Amino acid sequence: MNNGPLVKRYRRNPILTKHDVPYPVETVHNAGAVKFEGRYILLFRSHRHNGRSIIGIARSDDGYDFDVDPEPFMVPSKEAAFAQFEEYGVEDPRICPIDDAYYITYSAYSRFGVRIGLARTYDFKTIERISLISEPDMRNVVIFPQTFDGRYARLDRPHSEINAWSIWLSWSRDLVHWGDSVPVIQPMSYHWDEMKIGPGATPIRTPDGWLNIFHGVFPTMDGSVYRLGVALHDIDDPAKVLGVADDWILSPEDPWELTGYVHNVVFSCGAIAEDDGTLKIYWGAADTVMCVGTATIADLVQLCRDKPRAAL
Ligand code: M1P
Repeated sequence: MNNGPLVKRYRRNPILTKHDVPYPVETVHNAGAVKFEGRYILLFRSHRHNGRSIIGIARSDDGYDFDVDPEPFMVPSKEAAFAQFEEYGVEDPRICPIDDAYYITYSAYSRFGVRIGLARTYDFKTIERISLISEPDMRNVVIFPQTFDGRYARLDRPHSEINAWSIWLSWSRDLVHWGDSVPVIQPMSYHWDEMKIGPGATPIRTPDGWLNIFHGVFPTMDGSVYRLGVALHDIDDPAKVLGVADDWILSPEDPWELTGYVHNVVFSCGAIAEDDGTLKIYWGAADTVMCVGTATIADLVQLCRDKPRAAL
């Protein structure tokens, strides 16, 4: 393992700000990421000036320099089945490629709480809503990009008053109806993630298991600090956690991570594995701008194996 930082920040961060968006928004953050037809796609969240969120789309040839489409990609739906649950906005998209489809899980906010919506695109031009796939209150849902004995798996993060906000795993045969849920990783007391954790990027398949980049939150007298951590799940049974790295892999450090709409936040919804064994990790900084950094997949796997802490 190298001795420098595990995640190397791109020297020209931030890579996307509100000034790159050709319609009025206040923030550009928490983007799902995927490669599509050889190009990099980011689906990013933006606050409109009424405080509610929409999802935009940006495209790039190299994963660093992005152009934003002239129109948002997703705005709150007007379809009867979705409209009442998206009234307050759509947030934090994750992209999961399965066969020739790209499934998007997103937070749907309304006066009834926050639920998870599932949508699908084949071309990143048009999008269809499929279903709401959770009750309130649920955020941060990432689907594994393959089936396990005919069942889909997802990491999710229900809210509860009496249990620390933890990462669970649920199963489905059709991507719509989910169950058999089990907790897989809990926050750890007096640790960088002691307040709550949540799944981040769509899990990355590696020869050693599924790499799960998640966020963890620590409460301080000056508000909470959002950092990124990493865990490894069994390749055939992702409900089995092989290791949760004790250390965080990324902490707010640059000025645009320390200060912004919500200060002290790095929050990932997407990472892209490259053929050379590196990973481009995308993160929203201070809920205001988008950043990217690179890491070696083998280093992250090794951190989970060599320096683990208890999962539950
Ligand atoms: O403001 C930081 C983050 O707060 C929430 O994260 P969590 O789901 O862990 O509570 C979300 O609103 C997220 O979008 C935001 O970046």
